[in-house]
Amino acid sequence: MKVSSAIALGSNLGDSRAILEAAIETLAQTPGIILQTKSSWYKTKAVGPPQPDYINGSVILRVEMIPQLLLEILLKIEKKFGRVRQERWEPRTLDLDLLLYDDLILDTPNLQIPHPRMRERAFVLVPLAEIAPDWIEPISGYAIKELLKEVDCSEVHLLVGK
Ligand code: PH2
Ligand code: MG
Ligand code: MG
Repeated sequence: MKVSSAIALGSNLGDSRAILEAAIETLAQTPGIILQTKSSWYKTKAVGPPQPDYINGSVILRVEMIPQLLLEILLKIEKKFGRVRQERWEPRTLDLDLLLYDDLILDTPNLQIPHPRMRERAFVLVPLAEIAPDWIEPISGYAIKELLKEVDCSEVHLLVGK
């Protein structure tokens, strides 16, 4: 059985745009994953400690696997593109966050779905609202387009071209 899953992508180290495009290609080539929709790219001010601007975007996948396996694949792809994990909030070549998996609510030590901070992050909600405005975030019960109204989007700027 296939289900829809939303993934957030981000990068603020290295050739971010090329890394992000290549990461999507890798996802699309993975058995059990079909790339359904891809957002535009956005240049966003870093949230958290001072660091370079990010490029952010999101994709909708159709997946035939449990969320834990999808998470493992995301972490592997992050590694493939040079992600080194040292500290929280540090600049990264690639961040792939599992945002939504159908209408599932999951709270385990290494994986929480929906992503616990997605509701307050304009850099997540703006790209996601572009491709999945009506998807209901199952904890709040609000659609992505509704959540978007509650955040400050002034530091999220569309990059021209897909
Ligand atoms: N990711 C973070 C912390 N801060 N800021 C922006 N603009 N974009 C991100 O993807 C981002 C961030 C931790 O994952
Ligand atoms: Mg993240
Ligand atoms: Mg992450």
